[in-house]
Order: sequence, then C-alpha cells, then structure tokens
Amino acid sequence: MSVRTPRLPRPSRARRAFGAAAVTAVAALAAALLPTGQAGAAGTTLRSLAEARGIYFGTAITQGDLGNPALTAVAGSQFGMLTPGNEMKWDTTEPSQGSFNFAPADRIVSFAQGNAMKLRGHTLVWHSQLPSWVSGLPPVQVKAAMENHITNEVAHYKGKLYSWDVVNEPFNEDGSFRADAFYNAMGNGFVADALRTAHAADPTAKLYLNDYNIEGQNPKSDAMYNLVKSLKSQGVPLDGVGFQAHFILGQVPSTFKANLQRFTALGVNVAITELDDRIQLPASTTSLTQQANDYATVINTCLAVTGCVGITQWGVGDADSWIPGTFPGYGAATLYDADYRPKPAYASSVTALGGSTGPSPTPGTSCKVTSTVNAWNTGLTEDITVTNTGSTTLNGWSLAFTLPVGQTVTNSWNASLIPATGQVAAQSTSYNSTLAPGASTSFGFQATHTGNTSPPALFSLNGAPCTTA
Ligand code: 9MR
Repeated sequence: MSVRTPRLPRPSRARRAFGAAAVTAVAALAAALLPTGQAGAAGTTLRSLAEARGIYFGTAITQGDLGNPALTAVAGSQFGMLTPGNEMKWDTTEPSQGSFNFAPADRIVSFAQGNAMKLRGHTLVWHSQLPSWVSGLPPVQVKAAMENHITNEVAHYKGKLYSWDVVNEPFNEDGSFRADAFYNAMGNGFVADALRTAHAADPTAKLYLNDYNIEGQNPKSDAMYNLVKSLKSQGVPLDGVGFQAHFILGQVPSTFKANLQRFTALGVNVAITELDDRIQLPASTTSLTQQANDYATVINTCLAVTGCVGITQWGVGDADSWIPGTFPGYGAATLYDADYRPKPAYASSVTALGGSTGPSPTPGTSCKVTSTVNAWNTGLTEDITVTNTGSTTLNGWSLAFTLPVGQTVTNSWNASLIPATGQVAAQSTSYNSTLAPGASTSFGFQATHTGNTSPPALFSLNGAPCTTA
C-alpha cells in the first residue's frame, strides 16, 4: 500500500476553484544541460514542479513497461500520476462474462503505490478494446452487463484511485453519439447510468468523461459541452472532462484555453489525459523546437485555467508511444527520446512549470552581455554577445533571458532558443560550446513583435547572473 499520500490537487490550493542527426544532437544537447540525465537542477522534477503549482504531471505505462528499468526509473521519479495504458480496459478485466482479471492492472497499481504516485483509472465503458461477448449480447442485456462490469471493477479499486475515465470517446467527429453497443442498447442514457453506477461503487473517485479532438471548439467539443451541461443539470455525479490531447506538431488549437474555460464554467474540472505531440519523422532541430513550444503551450494553458487539475503524457518516452504504430511516418511525440534522455520539450515543460533546467551556477562563473536590436514594423533581429568574465572555462553554456511581452522567436543562429517566448534559454551549439575565461561568443535571432522592441533582460549564464553593457 501507499507509503505516503501524494499531494492531491485540492480546493484549498491557491489557484484551484474545484476542488535528426539533429535529433541526436538536440537530445544530447539537452542531456548535457541536464547533468543528472533526467532532471535539471537538483531535486527538480516535472512532478515536484507541477505539484508546487497545484497540478499533477502524469504518464501512462503498460504491464510490459514494468520490466524496463530505464523506463520505470523515469516514470517513478518524474511523474506523480499514473494511468494504466491498457490493463483496466474491458478486454483485460472481464474477458468473458462474469470472469474478472485484475492481476495486470494490480501490478501497475502496486508500482504507482510504491512510488507514491496517484492513479487515473482508464477506462470502464469504451467501444474499443471491448470483448466480443459484450458487442454480441442482445441489446436488452447490455445495461446489466455494463452495470455489473462497472460495479465489480470500481469496487476492486475502491479508495485507491484518484479518478476514473468512466466513459471514453462517446462521440463521433460531427458530435453525434457513436453507435456502439452501449448507445445502441440504451441511447445516450448510458452515460448517466454509467456515472451513477461508478459513483455508487466508489463515492470518492473523481468521475470523468474522456475524448479526443475536443481540445478546441468544434462540433465534437460542443457535443461534449452539451452533454456535461445536461448531466450537471440532472445532478448526475460527474467531476471532470478529460481532453486526450493527441496533438500534431504545431497544431495546438487556438481555442484550447477558451474551450477548457467553458467546461470549468459548468462546474467540472478539466484534465489533459493523454498528451503527445507527433512529429513527421525524421525529427529535426526545427520540429523539436516547435514541439518544445507546443508542450509549453499546453502546460501554460492548464496553469491558466482554474479547474485544470493536471496533465498526463501518453507513454514515458518516444519508444513507448502508440504513435509510430498508428501513424506510420510519425513519432518522437513525447518528452523523452528512445533512450530516456530529456528532449527540448522536457526543458520547455520544466520552464513552463516554473523550474530551471540549467545547471547550478558553476563557482567562479560571471558574465557580461551586450545586445543590439534592429526592428521594423512587425519584426526584429537581435544580436547578442556574451563574455565569460569568470575564472572557469565553460564546456557547454546556456544563456537564460526574458523576452519582452509580444516578442516571439522565429529563427536563430549560433544557438538554439527554447522556448520562443517568455523565459528563453539560448543553448550553445557543437562549434561554440567552449567559452574560456575572457572569451566572447555571439549569437542572434529573429522575432516577431507586437510593438515592444526592447532588448531582452535578466541574462544569466549557466545560472550565474550577467551584467549588461
Ligand atoms: O496506448 C494504448 C495502446 O497500447 C493500445 O494499443 C490502443 C488500442 O486502442 O489504445 C491506446 O490507448 C488509447 C487510449 O486508451 C484511448 N485514447 C486513444 C489511445 C491511443 O490509441
């Protein structure tokens, strides 16, 4: 059982209202900047940073993953919430009628408890990974089978789970209900029935509806919105909506935040439940930088929405992701590469959560920065020279600075800039990573702006503050 109780997002928390070669090079660069291999500054984890901000940061693992020491080391240290990828689905838990098998999911629950992680149960009622005996039942028998399934599974895990995805993916893209075994037998009333049945079996678990392609405002999210509104008005036990967030690079919807907010306005929490961001392979410095921006956008969105309780990435590293198998030619969708080295998106996620991936300042490090801006009506270029005024040779440097509001980096030279706005880290490249005492190096970037063409401020080199000329 649990060694200690991890912190739950709860109402008392301040912001909670409710309760390629380039790939290798970039990953190696990120790893070089993250001396422990997985974390940045000592003690910094996605988990601890997220919890300090009042949200959780989770991942999904499957039974087979438990035999991978590199994977479990990252999962158990960096993530505070765990979702079994497959093991709580109907085809595993009740493969033949009335015969339950919780052993695979129990192993994942034990792993989570051993690492003081919370758990999201996934999923009770779903058209997929549904054994054929259910879809083959006469419609008149489906309701009893569904209720029996929910009652047994939820009772088995009573008191052990933070939440349940009670109903998964009920809608078609046009917002109509998916004509699965449950809808065909009971009409849309199956949703309320499933929620009530789950609540009776474990009154403390948070009950969710979960779907994909509902992150932006569109016919499908409108349908989910209307369903939630109707369920809440009937007093059906429903605590939250899960937004799977299986994104395509550069396509986080512009309506994401407003969409989450219209749901929380209905009195439910929202969660990002299956986050990934797929890249057309091979990934490049450009695509990995875009991915870093996408992850930061998702995190910043959740942090900005009161009632967004947390974020779960679907899989630990790129090798564990469902993406390459389902979308041939795409992959590299997670925060970690195939060897569990943190990618640029890891660094941007840490930064978005308020942490730093930079090393602790090396004793004897000090620096001076000069910068020049050339601006026109909508854009600017900025040239920055940093001088090592300290006594230590830097082998790999990262110059952190704050970009003025409205400036967004579009490209850079002689350094990689991540993310494109706000708190930016300019990281050395292979040919300029050594900076001896007294030596200077220059890099630059192009950015768009919305009127403020001031230079960046608050420079620090490898964690040590710089003077500006
Ligand atoms: O990650 C799961 C993968 O191992 C399974 O093969 C797949 C079968 O549908 O399900 C994956 O998880 C899905 C999740 O349960 C619901 N949303 C979509 C996810 C990706 O398919």
